[in-house]
Amino acid sequence: MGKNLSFVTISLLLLLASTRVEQVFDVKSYRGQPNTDITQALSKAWKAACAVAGSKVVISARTYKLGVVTLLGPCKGAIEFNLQGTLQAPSDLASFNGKDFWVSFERIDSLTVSGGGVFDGKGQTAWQKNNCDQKYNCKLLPIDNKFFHINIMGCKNLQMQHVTITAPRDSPNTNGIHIGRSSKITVSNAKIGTGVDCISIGDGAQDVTSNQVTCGLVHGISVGSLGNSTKNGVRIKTWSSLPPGSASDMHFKNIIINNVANPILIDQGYYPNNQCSNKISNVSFKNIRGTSSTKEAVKLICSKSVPCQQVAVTDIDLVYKGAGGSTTSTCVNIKPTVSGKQNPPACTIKQ
Ligand SMILES: *[C@@H]1O[C@H](CO)[C@@H](O)[C@H](O)[C@H]1NC(C)=O
Ligand SMILES: *[C@H]1O[C@H](CO)[C@@H](O)[C@H](O)[C@H]1NC(C)=O
Repeated sequence: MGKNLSFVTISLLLLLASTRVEQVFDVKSYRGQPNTDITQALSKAWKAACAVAGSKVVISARTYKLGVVTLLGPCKGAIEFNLQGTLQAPSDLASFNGKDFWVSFERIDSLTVSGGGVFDGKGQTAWQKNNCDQKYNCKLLPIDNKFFHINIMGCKNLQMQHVTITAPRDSPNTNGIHIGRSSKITVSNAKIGTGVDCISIGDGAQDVTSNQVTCGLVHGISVGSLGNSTKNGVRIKTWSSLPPGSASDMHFKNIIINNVANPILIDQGYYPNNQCSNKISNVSFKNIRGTSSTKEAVKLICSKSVPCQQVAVTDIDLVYKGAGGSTTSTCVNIKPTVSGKQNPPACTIKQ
């Protein structure tokens, strides 16, 4: 998704380029002028591009306004969405006509989104209308940076590279990338600083890998569902659900934590009462270092009815940032396998 495609991707593109000629559909040719609303132009360019195999929709390096748009497949063949410029979302929620997204790519095989451009979701005006941190049954805002930024739903084999996402610390529920009901998803070299989770992993997500991700502001990488105000590093949270779910094979390693309240957290009693029936197993935390803004740096709180299983904690070095005292590690209904450096000492507090 960025300028800096990896070497592997570049060689792949060269290979493709040598076997076919890519047809270019520039929104300019569909009356998509800078500083105007290009919703119609983009829809037309997309439709035309989608009808031929091996095509590229191009939005050149200027600023454009864009309303709600669905870029729909299936297309005739591989298709590239090359955004070099900036797309600005409508500021008023009314223009979304009740839709919960801004730009949606749907039912497309072999899609490449490239160009190093910007999706400017204009979240600032909408965040005040979000009440999800006070109300469970709240109205969700459109997916862009009014709410989650990127929602990966029902996707397979997707690589995201060099994505940068920014939203202020106080913006509600502005998860960076949410991944649900998808498989083989890789997020690498991303810079994410948002109001809530950097990367959140919801139900039905399998084979998700993220590496070289810099998470800023509020939460880090979370597995579980929508959360709010606590400030976490790597977190697995569950809430009561019917039917009960499970979270397994999750491995967090080589993570640097900087001034975070809950650097490592498993919270099985997450929401709304303690009756958790979701199973957590085969989880590891390895080589996680840095500073904690509270003394409780490691909290592994599992439920009595379904204790966590096969949790390994290796090479942890989390230092309390405040004056006086060292960090602690709490273990409830869990017997982690411990090895390597342990600061805090593993399970200093058992309940
Ligand atoms: C634990 O997870 C890893 C990585 O997904 C997997 O290779 C391994 O088989 C899992 N172990 C068990 C006992 O399920
Ligand atoms: C969200 O935060 C509020 C206030 O900080 C708290 O009362 C509430 O229990 C939290 N909700 C969840 C789902 O964590």
